[in-house]
Amino acid sequence: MYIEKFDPEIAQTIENEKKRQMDGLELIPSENYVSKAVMEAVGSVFTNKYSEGVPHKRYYGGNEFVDTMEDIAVARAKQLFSAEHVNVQPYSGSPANFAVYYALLELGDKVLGMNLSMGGHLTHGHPLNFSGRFYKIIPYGVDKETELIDYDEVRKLALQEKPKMLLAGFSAYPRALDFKAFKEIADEVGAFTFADIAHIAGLCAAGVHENPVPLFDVVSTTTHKTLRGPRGAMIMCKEKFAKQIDKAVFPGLQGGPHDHVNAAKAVAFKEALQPEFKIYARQIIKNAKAMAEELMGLGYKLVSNGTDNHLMLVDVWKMGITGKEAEIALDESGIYCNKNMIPYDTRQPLDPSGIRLGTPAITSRGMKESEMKQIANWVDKVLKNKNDAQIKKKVREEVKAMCQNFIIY
Ligand code: DSN
Repeated sequence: MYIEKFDPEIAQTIENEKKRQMDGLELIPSENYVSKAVMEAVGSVFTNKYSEGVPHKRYYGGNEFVDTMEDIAVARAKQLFSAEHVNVQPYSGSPANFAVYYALLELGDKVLGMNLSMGGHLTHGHPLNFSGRFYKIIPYGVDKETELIDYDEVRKLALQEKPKMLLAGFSAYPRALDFKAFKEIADEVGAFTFADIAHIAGLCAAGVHENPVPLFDVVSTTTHKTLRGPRGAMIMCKEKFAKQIDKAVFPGLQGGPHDHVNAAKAVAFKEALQPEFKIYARQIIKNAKAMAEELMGLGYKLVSNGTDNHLMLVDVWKMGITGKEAEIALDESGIYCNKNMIPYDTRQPLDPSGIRLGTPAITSRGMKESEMKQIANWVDKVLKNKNDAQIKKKVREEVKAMCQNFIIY
């Protein structure tokens, strides 16, 4: 490889990272393993090109093949999600969401979005994010008892506040969203409907979760989570919003699209259109349910007492360990997760009460329910022995041995 000769230091970090990914269990629900075909596209000559504009209407010459590639990416995304219009150029989830706000709203407009500490995302209205600074956010959360979204409460807030846009989406909510309920509420108050399906896009594309694209005005998603494509994003919308969305992405917010990444998105969409992808998506959920059941059987409290999707939130503080301590102890055992706030958390974001676990990446490796049970037991063992270096070392070795049966690259 050229990089090993020219830049052995960086080559070594890549090799080390590959080994980490192969020898450990990736339980961060927003991560996945892309195919070699996707990686080839990311590493392709498209990285050399500038192509500001939209297909067939560019500000640079030499875009004949970029146009063909982007047309294919858009056509595949439309097919996957039954979308009227797709823009595949957003660099990632936050810029995509910024583009949606920019396209549909004026500064200071009201938006109903899920609170980050209840499972929402920074771009759904956090005060330190552009969304919270530039727009008037009316946050909704989950019910204290059920830890589920209370749609009556969302409706009440909507009727009271009359938001211009209603945002449905999350980064840490273990249940299916009721998009129809959101749409009815939005229609009642004349709000735009915006869904951020970054976490569940693969599940929606495979038909194992409701796809809001035919229902909502605008839907954004990243392409690298359950959809298993390269890091990036796209926006899907009704034809009547197409011009606004395209103009918000470019020239509103972005310059030249990342054509190498867009080529990889096209490859990933083709993969997601294959029948095997439906089996994959179904298995993600079966695996999450199996892991959740096992953890609950071991005495852990899961937010909302289970999961309908690819992720779960475990209240580790109830077992006397903080989210940060849990993340570190698991890291040392070759099990990767992230600390996470849980609804009505009494602790702080940098050391919250919970951890977030997910199954998209380990399902890509081919792991099934029996491995999920084993993983839950390792998690339990590590958390109960967080200061025992011997136990963590032993778990790390066992994890590595199991991973060797599920080689991915
Ligand atoms: N950072 C992503 C996640 O981990 O959920 C959301 O953008």
